[in-house]
Amino acid sequence: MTDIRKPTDYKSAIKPIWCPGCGDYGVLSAITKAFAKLQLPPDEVAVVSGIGCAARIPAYINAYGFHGLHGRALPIATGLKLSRPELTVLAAGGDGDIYSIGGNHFLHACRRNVDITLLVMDNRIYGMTKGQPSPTTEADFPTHLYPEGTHLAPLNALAIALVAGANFVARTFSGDPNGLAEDIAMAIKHPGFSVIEILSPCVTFRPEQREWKRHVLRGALEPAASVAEALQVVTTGPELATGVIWKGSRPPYEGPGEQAARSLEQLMEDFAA
Ligand SMILES: Cc1ncc(C[n+]2csc(CCOP(=O)(O)OP(=O)(O)O)c2C)c(N)n1
Ligand code: SF4
Ligand SMILES: [Mg+2]
Repeated sequence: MTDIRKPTDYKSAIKPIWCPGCGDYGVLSAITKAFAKLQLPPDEVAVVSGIGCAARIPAYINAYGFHGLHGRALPIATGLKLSRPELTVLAAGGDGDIYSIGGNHFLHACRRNVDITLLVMDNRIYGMTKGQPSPTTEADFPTHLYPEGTHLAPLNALAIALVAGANFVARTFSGDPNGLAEDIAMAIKHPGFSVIEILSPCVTFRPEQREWKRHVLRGALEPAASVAEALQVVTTGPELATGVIWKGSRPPYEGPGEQAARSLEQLMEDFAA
């Protein structure tokens, strides 16, 4: 009989260098709890990221990790999952990484519905590069680049995920690692592309987000009966309400199959034609 794996077994020997109080510590804790809950063998898990404070997370997890380029976590995770379907593949990053420079990949990952779990640590700011506005920054939030705010409405990424075809959509909070661990475990088990947006405070550039712990409506959301109903929730419901919003049943995309297994010679003939 194999030993039971504990959350601490999924922590790497590398000590996180996030600022004290950063919400991403709670996300790391929740990931290790979720892996322990599912008893995942570390050598059957891969965590892929881009660049940013949030994107440091693979280094702190005892599993395979890939710290890629800014915005490119999802194409790397997609290629990995299609070529090694037996692995549990997670992609992780911040609001800038996933929704801005990686926004096009986000759209098509939802559309393709490959069996990957995406964790977006949303602090509504570019933390690593010292506080520029991100796609989720509030229109009137002052930064050094835009002292009076950007005057741009924040991107509603969960609405986009629903419309583009994500098969599991949740909003969660890093200050609730147990609830977050439940949601991550559920998302990993749910077939297809899962999106978990995590309210994860940047205590350095958005210190007021420390107040989220008092304002978040934990577990207020229930899975909707239809995409239309889920859309209603994310467009008109309270923005700090957490819970699973959508659990769909679209079959995951598993790659082009045998027909795509063409030799180099065949491919060269195709291109020459
Ligand atoms: C191609 C490219 N463009 C820009 C950058 C600079 N850059 C690094 S991290 C980052 C933003 C990170 O913000 P976010 O994804 O929200 O993560 P956070 O640091 O807030 O966790 C940017 C713009 C880069 N590394 N590579
Ligand atoms: S700058 Fe913000 S997001 Fe980055 S580690 Fe510090 S608190 Fe966390
Ligand atoms: Mg950010």
